[in-house]
Amino acid sequence: MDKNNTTNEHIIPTMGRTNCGGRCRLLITEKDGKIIDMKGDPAYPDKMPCIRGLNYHKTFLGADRLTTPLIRIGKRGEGKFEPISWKEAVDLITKEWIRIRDTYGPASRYVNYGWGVEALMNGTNLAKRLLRPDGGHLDYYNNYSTACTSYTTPYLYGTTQSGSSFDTLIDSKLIILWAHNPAETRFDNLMYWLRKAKRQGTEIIVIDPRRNATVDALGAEWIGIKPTTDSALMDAMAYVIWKEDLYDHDFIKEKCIGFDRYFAYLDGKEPGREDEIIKNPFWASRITGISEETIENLARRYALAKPAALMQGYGGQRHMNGEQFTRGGIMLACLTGNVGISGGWASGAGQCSMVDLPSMPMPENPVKASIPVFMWTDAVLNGQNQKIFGTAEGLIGAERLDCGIKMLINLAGNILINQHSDINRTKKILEDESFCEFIVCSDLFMTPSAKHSDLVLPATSMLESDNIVTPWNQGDFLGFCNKIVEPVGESRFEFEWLYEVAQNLGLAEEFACGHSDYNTWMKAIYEDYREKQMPSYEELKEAGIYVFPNTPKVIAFEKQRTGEKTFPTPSGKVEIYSKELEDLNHPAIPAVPGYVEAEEGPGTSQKYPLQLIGWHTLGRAHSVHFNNEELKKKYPQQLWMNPEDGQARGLKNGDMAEVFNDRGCLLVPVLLTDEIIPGVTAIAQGAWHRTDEDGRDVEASINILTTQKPTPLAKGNPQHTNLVEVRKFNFHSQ
Ligand SMILES: Nc1nc2c(c(=O)[nH]1)N[C@H]1C(S)=C(S)[C@@H](COP(=O)(O)OP(=O)(O)OC[C@H]3O[C@@H](n4cnc5c(=O)[nH]c(N)nc54)[C@H](O)[C@@H]3O)O[C@H]1N2
Ligand SMILES: Nc1nc2c(c(=O)[nH]1)N[C@H]1C(S)=C(S)[C@@H](COP(=O)(O)OP(=O)(O)OC[C@H]3O[C@@H](n4cnc5c(=O)[nH]c(N)nc54)[C@H](O)[C@@H]3O)O[C@H]1N2
Ligand SMILES: [Mo]
Repeated sequence: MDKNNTTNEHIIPTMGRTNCGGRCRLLITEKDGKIIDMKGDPAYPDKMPCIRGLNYHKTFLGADRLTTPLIRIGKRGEGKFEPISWKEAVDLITKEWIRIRDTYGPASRYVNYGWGVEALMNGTNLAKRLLRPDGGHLDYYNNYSTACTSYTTPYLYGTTQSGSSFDTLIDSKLIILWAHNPAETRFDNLMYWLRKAKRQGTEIIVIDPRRNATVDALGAEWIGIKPTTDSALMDAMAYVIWKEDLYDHDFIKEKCIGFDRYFAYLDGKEPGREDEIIKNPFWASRITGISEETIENLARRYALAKPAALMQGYGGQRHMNGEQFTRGGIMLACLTGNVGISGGWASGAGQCSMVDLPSMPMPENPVKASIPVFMWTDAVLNGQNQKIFGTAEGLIGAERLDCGIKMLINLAGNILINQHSDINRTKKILEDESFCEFIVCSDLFMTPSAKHSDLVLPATSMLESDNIVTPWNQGDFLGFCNKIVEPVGESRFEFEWLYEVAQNLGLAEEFACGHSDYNTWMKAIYEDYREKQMPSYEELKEAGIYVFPNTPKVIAFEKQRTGEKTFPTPSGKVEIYSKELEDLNHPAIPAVPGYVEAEEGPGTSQKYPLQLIGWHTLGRAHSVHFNNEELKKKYPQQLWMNPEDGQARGLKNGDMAEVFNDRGCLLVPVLLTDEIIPGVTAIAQGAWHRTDEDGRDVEASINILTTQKPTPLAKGNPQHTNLVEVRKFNFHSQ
């Protein structure tokens, strides 16, 4: 830290910790308790901030911050609150905590998904730490990011660790970014390595219904595809590679099981599933909207470029048939022998642990029941109208839930309303106070989720409290998020009020491992974890970052390739055919990979002929930054639509349109563009839900249109699979 006492200006290093896909190193100039400048640090070229990082102070320190605890006074969801003291707030939480535990049992308490604070010390884990010594809580598995791929990849590889370190990409001859848009979504330092690869001549292809921002950023080629049809393209590519004998015979024979069965499927002759349909490019072109010639060329190029990396983003698996997208990518990587080598890519979930990282110690949860995270609204409904939440809904650890969720703790998350599917349904469930009886939310702003809470607590932002930060997904560093300014109003880091609740419950010792403030506790966790050669806590705080020296590159499944290890699957090989999945006997999850038409796939409804996808826009981290007017202007909510579809509906650029289906309706200006294929529309996810008196979402929050139906195997969120219709909205005739 550079303390220049003569001018009263300090440059303080820090690191971003929102769930934005990356971690940027920031140098903040603070003067007299105010931030006067914020910039990146050229010493860390792969951690330079994007526009979101450079806006943290503008977004987080504005006049719209919550400053006191607020208690609901109107009906739930009405948005009427009045201020109360912290003492009253803590006493109310304690009272409800005990009442609900004693009336309905510990499993009626649930901590909602929410990753506004992605750091070692975060409210979500802290709340669980307090619930566990107090009888426990209903837990969840999966997440909203990678439900299908994280759930499905282990069926094939035995692990989600199918990713290599990105530095291996400079060995690639061809990179396919499939449903992947790192120019906006970042994925740690992926763009840094993709740019390097590109500079040395690697070809890059992007497969996406939209000509996404990565295409231009990398001078890549774009192949437009109809959403949910990717695995048809994968099948046809496999067909070409197989028939033209371009595949890696040794790899599929020695390291995989089930390609014989998969080839039979391609020929329409899979035993038990003889559909007589040949999965050739002609077949796939009609499903995907991609020409036969393009499919053939893509297949040949991928098979012949050695090594080649087929990298899947998460956009292709946030779909109703997202499990098949995952399986198809892995199948192609294996077919071409691109697994276990530098410059190849095994596809699938793509997790890659490069170094050991510190974590919050978590006591065991006495409650064993765990729901798929996407199904929490159904868990609220459990027991109502004979609706039972059980194993069919994805419950694990118990046969059925004894009780619905009665207490919801929603910290640093906007899932309660905004980021979860089918907002109208969620609102209805939450507005009936006989279901969930107490909702507490801690946030910086009066978000749509906060509005649907009973008690809203003002939290400190990343600029107002210290924390230790780990990579978003892959990386060989630790960061420190430094407190720069004093907390706004009466805002408090979640630890502080949870600690007081713990004291009321007589659990303070268990809750905080004997500590009474989170800074000393965080330091103790770090010191416990730290190896001798690493910086002390104070040194880490001062430098704002520690990069592990000489981290070796990671090549996923390298040892399986050389034969030193087997794959951690039942057969020890990559399970292209899965006995376990065959035994499920589920028509949407066949025994081998392959295209399965999605409910709400293209052409499945006459009433709603257009597909609608979302994406993660550069201008926001989910819903974070929506209140930043500058960013909102720069990245406005728009409906991407092909001119062909616009003309058919009499729409011109900039027209206000209604986008609707049976679940809801939103208003949004139209952007007619060739950068999206015909039949498909797109709206960036994450706008703050707000309605007019007719219930239309006037901010174009896409989850007013998305479905609560989960994907068949993972019970994941298919939030990119939607069918809609669009019509011109005329203000004057309303
Ligand atoms: N700017 C920004 N970056 C972020 C985030 C953010 O909110 N904002 N969030 C972070 C988080 S938590 C996550 S999980 C990741 C999300 O990362 P992803 O899930 O990969 O991001 P998406 O934008 O949803 O999808 C990537 C691309 O897939 C395309 N796509 C959608 N459907 C299909 C399809 O059926 N087939 C094909 N081929 N393409 C399709 C979309 O148009 C989009 O360009 O991003 C992280 N990075
Ligand atoms: N339709 C559709 N829906 C989606 C997605 C999609 O692609 N399409 N993507 C999904 C994905 S991948 C994800 S990960 C989820 C994300 O879901 P969430 O994690 O709920 O999304 P965020 O908008 O990041 O919510 C973070 C919240 O934390 C608050 N916050 C920020 N900093 C702090 C802090 O320091 N302290 C506290 N207490 N609060 C803070 C913010 O104001 C915000 O309300 O959304 C999912 N929802
Ligand atoms: Mo995510």
